[in-house]
Amino acid sequence: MSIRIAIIGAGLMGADHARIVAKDMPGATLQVVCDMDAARAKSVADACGAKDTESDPEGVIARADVDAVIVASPDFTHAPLSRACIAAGKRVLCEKPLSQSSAECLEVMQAEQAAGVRHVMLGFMRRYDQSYVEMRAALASGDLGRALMMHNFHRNVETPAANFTGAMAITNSAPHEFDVVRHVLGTELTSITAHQPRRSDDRVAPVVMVLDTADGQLVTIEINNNAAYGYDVRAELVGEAGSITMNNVAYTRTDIRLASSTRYDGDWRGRYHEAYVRQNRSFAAFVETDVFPEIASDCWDGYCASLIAEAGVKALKSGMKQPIEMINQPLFYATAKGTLA
Ligand code: ISE
Repeated sequence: MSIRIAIIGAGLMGADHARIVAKDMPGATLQVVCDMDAARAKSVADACGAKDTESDPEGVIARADVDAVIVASPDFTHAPLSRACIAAGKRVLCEKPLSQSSAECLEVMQAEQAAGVRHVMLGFMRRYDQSYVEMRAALASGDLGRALMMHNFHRNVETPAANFTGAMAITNSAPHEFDVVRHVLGTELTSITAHQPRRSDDRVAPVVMVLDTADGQLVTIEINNNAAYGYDVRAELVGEAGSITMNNVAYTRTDIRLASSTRYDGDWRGRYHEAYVRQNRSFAAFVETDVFPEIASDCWDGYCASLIAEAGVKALKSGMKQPIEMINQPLFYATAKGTLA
């Protein structure tokens, strides 16, 4: 039987998820598109052939004809809607972040542990991107030797909002790196410093962070939300015996008038389209089998990303290195990615 999916939030990401469910997820049906803005819900539903539209998220989660939910509404709704899904016994793919507050992430974790089974998969889609998959595999193969450093660059064309700040670069953009670095290196981040150069205008300047890991590695992360030239994400993992670098993802190169060029995507939806499709298919498999996908991120990962971001904001504001002090990982999240042992 086809999995009937409801999408909550019909903005940029909700519309993207709706297209993926409708076109790229065999075995899934786009059942409902929900948005407070009825016209926006209808326009996405019509474009993607959804069966119905709604404006009340809690009502959608409770519907008997909805098997699973994708939450793509504004960030502050992610935690409460994930909890509503847990209460209703529905699996949810929640866009990042789970919450910008680590305390609120803990509340979702408590609800999920009380339910005793996995409900929440978190949308840190980069784990499904082939470049990070290959970096992780290269490290696991032993060919690179012990990991020493991971360098990361995350550049957006421009900020999503005019009043975007350095702190928002850390809480909104950098969590992707916080998550994927933990995932690729397989260790925890333990401290953070954050620095900013000066721009000549009033736009937010890049934020450069240096983090230590529990295994004695160094991680650098540059977040540049106003890079102007294109959406550009780079990473290099340096081991004691070699290094692995992400290539710019471009299907073609144009050689003309004594010059050679490739294209950049305008934002993450193009660059990571394949990763989103893989992630969403893996969510469908989770709904079908009850087995939590091996590489997906969960509420624990959401908590870690938020906690690191909180320490990063403190580091930026104070100019001082900040410790990252996580709680002990609950057994529920440390053990088999299925039901409570
Ligand atoms: C946005 O929310 C994302 O998740 C993108 O992947 C990231 O590149 C961007 O900076 C964020 O604003």
